[in-house]
Amino acid sequence: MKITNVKVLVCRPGRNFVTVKIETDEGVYGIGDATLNGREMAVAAYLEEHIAPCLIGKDPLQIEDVWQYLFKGAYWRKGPVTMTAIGAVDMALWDIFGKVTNMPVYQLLGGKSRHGVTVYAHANGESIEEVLTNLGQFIDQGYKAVRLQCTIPNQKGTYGTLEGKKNYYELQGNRPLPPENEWCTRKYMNFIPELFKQAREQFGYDIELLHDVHSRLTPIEAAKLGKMLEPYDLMFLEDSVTADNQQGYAQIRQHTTTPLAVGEIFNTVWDAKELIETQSIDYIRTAVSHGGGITPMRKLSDFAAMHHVRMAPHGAPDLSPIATMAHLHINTWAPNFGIQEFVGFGTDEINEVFKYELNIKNGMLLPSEAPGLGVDIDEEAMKKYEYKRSYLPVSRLEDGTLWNW
Ligand code: KDG
Ligand code: MG
Repeated sequence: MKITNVKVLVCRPGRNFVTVKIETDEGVYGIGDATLNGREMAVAAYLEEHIAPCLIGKDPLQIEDVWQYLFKGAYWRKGPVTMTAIGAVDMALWDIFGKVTNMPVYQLLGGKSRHGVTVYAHANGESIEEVLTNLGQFIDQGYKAVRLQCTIPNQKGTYGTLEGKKNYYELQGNRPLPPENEWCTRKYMNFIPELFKQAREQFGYDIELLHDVHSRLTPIEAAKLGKMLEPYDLMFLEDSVTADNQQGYAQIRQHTTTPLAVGEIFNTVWDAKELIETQSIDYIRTAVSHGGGITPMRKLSDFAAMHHVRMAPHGAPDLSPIATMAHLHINTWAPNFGIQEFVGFGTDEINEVFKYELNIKNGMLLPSEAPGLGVDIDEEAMKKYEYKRSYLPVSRLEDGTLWNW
């Protein structure tokens, strides 16, 4: 079996997505998600110019060798552009492997470790009341875990909530230049514990609650927040500090028992090595697309499991349904699966382009039994939705200092 063609497809059904399609001489093809939010065309060019020519003629079932070839063979290792490109190729090859063997990818990884993949939904709002109304609705729908994010009073910008109450997908797909948001740590710290206090008062302790800090704090501030939130028993506090310096998490750990999660911008296991080895985190959030594909995710999962760290892959709207399905397979297999972020079923436009079946029951996504990843694309529909440049916002302190988004 040989690879005969590699297509790089860029489209914008409400937001930008980059998709790789790998075709073979036997008519079987596989697809992978190469979307890197706000830097989409860098990955598309990397794939078209530097990767596609090297794949023609290769055996698509030599998945590990192709991965090593693209990782070691380039000389330039790691980084989000490189690893997202490799990740998409790897996903497509696992998809081909599944189709050729007529098995779902989770089976090829080692089979089911569970009958369903527990997910967490997003309850966002511009006031505590609005967040709690949304939380109540998710609980009524059977969700077992919900992330709470709320606009911070008297702060310009929205911080992880729905700007102008627009659709979440639309929100991240239509910014021709980066908008700027303001950040004030004191306003945030004074407010967030109250959100969780009221959530627990109203809904009790059966529901798992989570929160994303979006890397806005320093380690000692994050430690303080973790302590303040202890009475509200979070499942995890995400990205409380950037992990560029991995020792920051050890500092947070010394002060709080609030579980910690990080990793959605990680690209390799090396980004998390020290965090995992020192057991400074509880959940690793690396995504299959940005982390180099299914092949390294399997290794990451095994390494994390040795250190009591559980998998909680990133699941924001900038991951296409292909990555969502790849996560479903990894999570169905991974013995140390923790939880999956899930923002819903996609818009009509997204579901016109991506064809997949996602079933949810009691707050859990059910394994996909289709061969391969269980997702397809409609290339004709893709042509209707042209790429449009779009950025994530940037964040500044009140005095103008550029801060972490
Ligand atoms: O591209 C960046 C988004 O995916 C990110 O802002 C979402 O932090 C995020 C999350 O946890 O879903
Ligand atoms: Mg996050």
